[in-house]
Amino acid sequence: MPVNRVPVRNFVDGLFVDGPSSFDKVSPVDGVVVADVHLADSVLVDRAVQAARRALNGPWGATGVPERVALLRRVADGIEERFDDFVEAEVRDTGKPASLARQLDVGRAVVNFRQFADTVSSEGLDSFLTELPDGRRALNYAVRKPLGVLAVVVPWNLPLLLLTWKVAPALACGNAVVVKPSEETPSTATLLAEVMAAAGVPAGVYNVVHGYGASSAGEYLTTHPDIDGVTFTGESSTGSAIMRAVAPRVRPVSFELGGKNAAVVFADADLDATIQGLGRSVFTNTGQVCLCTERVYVERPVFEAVADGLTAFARGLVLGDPYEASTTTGPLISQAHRAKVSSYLDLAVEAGAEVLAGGGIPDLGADLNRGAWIEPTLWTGLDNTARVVREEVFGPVAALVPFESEDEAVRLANDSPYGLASAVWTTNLQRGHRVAQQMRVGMSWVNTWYLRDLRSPFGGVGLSGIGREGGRHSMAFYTEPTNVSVQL
Ligand code: NAD
Ligand code: 6OD
Repeated sequence: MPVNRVPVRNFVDGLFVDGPSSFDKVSPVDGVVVADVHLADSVLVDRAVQAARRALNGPWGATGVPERVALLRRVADGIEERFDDFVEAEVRDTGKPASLARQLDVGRAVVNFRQFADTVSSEGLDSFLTELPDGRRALNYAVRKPLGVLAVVVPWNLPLLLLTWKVAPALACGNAVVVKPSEETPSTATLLAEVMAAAGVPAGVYNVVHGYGASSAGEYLTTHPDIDGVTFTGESSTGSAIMRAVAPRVRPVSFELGGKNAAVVFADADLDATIQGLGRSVFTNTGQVCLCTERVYVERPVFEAVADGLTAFARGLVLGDPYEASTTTGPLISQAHRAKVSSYLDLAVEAGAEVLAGGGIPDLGADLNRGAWIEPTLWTGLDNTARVVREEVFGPVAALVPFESEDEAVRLANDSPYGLASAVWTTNLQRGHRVAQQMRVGMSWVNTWYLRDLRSPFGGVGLSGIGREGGRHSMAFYTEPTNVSVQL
C-alpha cells in the first residue's frame, strides 16, 4: 500500500494556504501518520468567507446557467482525468477498499457534477397568468437567485461523494462555498481544489478550510456572520449544535443526519437475493454509511434461515489491505470511533444478546493491529428497548429481531427517533408498496438498498434531518426565488 506523509493545505481565494499550526492525520489501516493537515484558525476562515463574498459580488455572480453548466462538466472531466489520485487520497484517509472508493466515492463525484449540470439546465420555476375578479390581469413569474455564501460541512464516511453532492448543486445555482471537510478526511476536498482551479472556477468560488468542529474551523465557519446558509451532513447532535449556531441570524439549513435504519424481511422474500442485499446494506463501508441497516426485522418462519445466511455473509467478509483485490472490508475511521463501536459491542452482550458473528476486535497481524479494525457483528436476542437497537452505532453491526405480522413489523421499524431509510424484502409487490409507504423515513427501498436516482428527494425525518436534496429539491435549497408580478 503506498504510504507518504503529504501536506494538506487550506484553499482560500484561489490559493493554497498554510495554517498557523497543523495536525497529524493517521491512517486507520495501521496507525501510520499519512498527512500533515494545516489548521484554519478563525482569521483564515474569515478570509475564506470574505473571498467567497467577493466572488459572488464579482463576475461569478453574473454568470449564466450555460456557463456554469460548462464549468461543472469540466470539473467532472477533471476528476475523471485524475481518478486514480482521488482514489489513492480517499483510501489513504479512510482505509476503505480501493475497489469501493473507485466505484462508490470517486465514481459518484463525477456523476454528481454531471447530474447537477443536467438538472440546472432543465429546471424552471412557476409562472401564472393571474386574473382577478375585478378584471385586473398580471403575469406572475419567479426567477431563481443563488442563496449566497454557503458553509458546506461534511463528514468522513463518504468524503468526496458527500462533499460533491452539495458543492455541485451549490455551484450549479451560482453560489460560492466554503467547505469544511472532516478532520479525518481532508485530502479529496483539497485535491478537488486543484481540479476546480484547472477547470477555470474563479478564485473565491470554492474554498476549503481544515480543522475540527467545536471551537475550531467548523464552529468558526457556521457562526460566521456573513454566511447565508449551512448545508451539513453528519451526526444529529452536531446538526443540533449548528442549528443553535445559526439561530441568532436566522439562516436556512439543510441537514442530512444520522440513521438507525430498519430492514423488514417477509417470509415470502427471495431469500438468496435478500441475504445478499441485507449483507450489503449492513456491511458496506464497514457499516459507515448513514443508510446502512442496523435493525433487521424478520418474519418468524424464515428467521433462522435469514440469521444463518447473514451470519455466513458476515463470516465471509475479508478484512485487510485496501489494495488487495480480495479485500471486502476496511477498518473503522479512527481509534476513537472504534472505542465507541466497541462500547456498543459490550452493551449488546450486557443486554443479553446472542452473538451470531464477530463481537470483538480481530487479530490481523502486527501492522494492521495498530489500525482501527473491528469484526463484522450480528446479534439476536435483543428487542427495541436495548440501547444498541435504538442508538446509531455507525459500524458493521446489526440486530436481528423476529416479528409475527405486517402490522407488528411496521410498528417495530417505525419505533425509532431516527427516520432516514428502510428496506422491505418481499415478493408480494402489493405488500412491498404498502409497507414501504408506511415507513416513517425519507427513503424507502423495496427488494434493494442504496439504489439511487439523483433526481429523487434525499433526506430524513425526525433526528435524521431537515429538508431534502437531489434534483429540483437541491435547486430549492440552493436558490432564493424572487417573484415578479407584471400587470398586463
Ligand atoms: P460529525 O457530526 O461528527 O462531523 C461532521 C462534520 O461536522 C465534520 O466536518 C466535523 O468536523 C464538523 N463538526 C463537528 N462539530 C461541529 C460543530 N460544533 N460546529 C460545526 N461543525 C462541526 O459526523 P461524522 O462523525 O463525521 O460522521 C458520521 C455521522 O454522519 C453519522 O451520524 C452518520 O449517520 C452521519 N451521516 C449522515 C448522512 C446523511 O445523508 N443523512 C450521510 C453521511 C453521514
Ligand atoms: O448517495 C447520496 O447521494 C448520499 N447523499 C448518500 C449518503 C450516504 C450517507 O452516508
